[in-house]
Amino acid sequence: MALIEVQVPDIGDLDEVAVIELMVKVGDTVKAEQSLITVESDKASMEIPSSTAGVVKELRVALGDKVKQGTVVLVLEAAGADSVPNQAAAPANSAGAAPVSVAVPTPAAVPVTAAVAPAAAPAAQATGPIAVRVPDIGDFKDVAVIELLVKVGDTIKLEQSLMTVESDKASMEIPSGAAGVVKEIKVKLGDTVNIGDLVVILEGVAAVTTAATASAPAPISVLNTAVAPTISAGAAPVSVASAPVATVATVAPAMAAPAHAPGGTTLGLPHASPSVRKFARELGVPLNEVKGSGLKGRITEADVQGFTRSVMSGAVQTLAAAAQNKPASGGAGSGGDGAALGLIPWPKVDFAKFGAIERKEMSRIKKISGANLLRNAIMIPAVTNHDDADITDLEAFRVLTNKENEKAGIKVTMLAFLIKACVAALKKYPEFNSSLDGDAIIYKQYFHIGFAADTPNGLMVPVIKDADKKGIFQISAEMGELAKKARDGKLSPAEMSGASFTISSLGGIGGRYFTPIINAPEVAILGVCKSQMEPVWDGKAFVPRLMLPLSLTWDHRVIDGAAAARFNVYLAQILGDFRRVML
Ligand code: CAO
Repeated sequence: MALIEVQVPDIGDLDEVAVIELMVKVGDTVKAEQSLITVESDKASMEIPSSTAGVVKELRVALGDKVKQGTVVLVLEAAGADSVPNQAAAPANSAGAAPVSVAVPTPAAVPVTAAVAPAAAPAAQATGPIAVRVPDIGDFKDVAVIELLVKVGDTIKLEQSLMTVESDKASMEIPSGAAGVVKEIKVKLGDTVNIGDLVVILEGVAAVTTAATASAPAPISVLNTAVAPTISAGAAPVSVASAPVATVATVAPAMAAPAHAPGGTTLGLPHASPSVRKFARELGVPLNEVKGSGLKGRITEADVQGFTRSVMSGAVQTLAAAAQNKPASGGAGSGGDGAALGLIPWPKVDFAKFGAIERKEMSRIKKISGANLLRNAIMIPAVTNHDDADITDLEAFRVLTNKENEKAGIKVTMLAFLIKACVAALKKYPEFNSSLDGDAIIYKQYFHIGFAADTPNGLMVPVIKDADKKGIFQISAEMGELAKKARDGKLSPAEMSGASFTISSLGGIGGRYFTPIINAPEVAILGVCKSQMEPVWDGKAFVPRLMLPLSLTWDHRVIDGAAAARFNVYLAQILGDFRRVML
């Protein structure tokens, strides 16, 4: 096995950056492209990925270290010869004598090109509408707006941050190239933006070039490109553009404001890496309420998990829950905020008048899941389609498989096959693997399948991640482990997050059909009941077949009835003949 030194890649114009987060430790197995460390300058933070897969043998950097292009981050033992890109070039090292050096590819989104643009030429002042646009943000494409830092009516200074954008590898703040009062905001949370996209329209004093100070009848566009400024007399916005370096026609360059200033927040923005922000968003954790334990107060993934645990255990309330002066659960049992919906009050009955009673507080999990179920039931225009799948052959195969593997202690239930079959159906009908985000639909290219697990404390939904990449045995084994953890109350927040579709199986218990409630922000859920032998007409006679009842609930805002019927039909076809999964 070859040892490989993984180095900091070309990080653009940045000279030295500080290591603010170590994302792996010695002994970890890392995949190619997996993030190793987060580094931060005063302009941006970014994650440095690994170019190769392997096991971490030695960490060569520590928190707080300054690194630059070529600094060795860690030494990996390559997972296999194939994963050593320069093995051929360094055959002497393949024997494991000295590590082979590999500079990881430049992070996909290195926000340095524009971030380090020097200060602009002295700016003149202008008044009137000014259109502020996304500057040159290097290799970024379609970055998501994750925070808006100003609102209409705000008076902003030159270079004040307007919004935070994020790719999967880095986040950065987009500052204003002009000063003034915000008249209009042209982006919203979740939008994806590119260089040149309009961010805000300002009015008032603007730090623009002399050329731009001529009274402009139409909005001036502030854009950080090398185009000479022009002022149009027409209705179209006028472009006042600049090269990143100061020229006569330069406005203040973008990307000059510090992103996530260490030690605190920048304009209320908590200090955390992009992956931690993403993780917090997935869990619905308000990051600004999380105390960071990392270097200079940086919020780590463990801090987000700890916060979630505290909220779940009742030790901490989110500010939103506290403001409503009610439990974090939202008061599921009492009917919650019925009054806010214009509903008549929940009936108050003295049950003791009618006979003996016992009052027991609901478990915290029940309260939390109840509040979620209530919201999902009220807010989603949900419809349920019922169907049956003929699983006679699949059940015979399952029984045979279990018999053959009995000695190995492997037991496969129908649910593992259902997960695999659902992945195939989700691939064919991607809208079932999506989420609504305002007016947009987010299609997920991953297949993380949640499954409802009945526990003594209430319903929990652990998630099988990347079910498309796993076989039936692995899915079964993971399901067993996760279900046990759920029953023992030991599931981590990460093990319950990220599902793109959920299955609720009552097959081990009984029943015919039911109407499961969608686990928002997913858009569909499959309910499964107990299979039973039924007489099925085969065109000539009734034959006994094992039929599995399926109940698919779907969000009518995203999915149409015909698509839901097709999904069920296709799912039943796969379950009827599992070879179709391979097609
Ligand atoms: N039809 C007939 N039998 C079925 C079946 C089906 N659809 N699904 C499972 N079974 C059988 C299994 O084969 C197993 O049989 P044996 O004991 O003879 O081997 C038995 O039922 C018990 O299965 P299981 O429930 O332990 O295993 P599973 O993989 O099917 O489910 C889990 C695992 C964790 C999902 C399940 O235990 C559970 O908690 N289900 C409840 C989910 C729930 O509460 N949903 C409602 C949510 S809405 O409130």
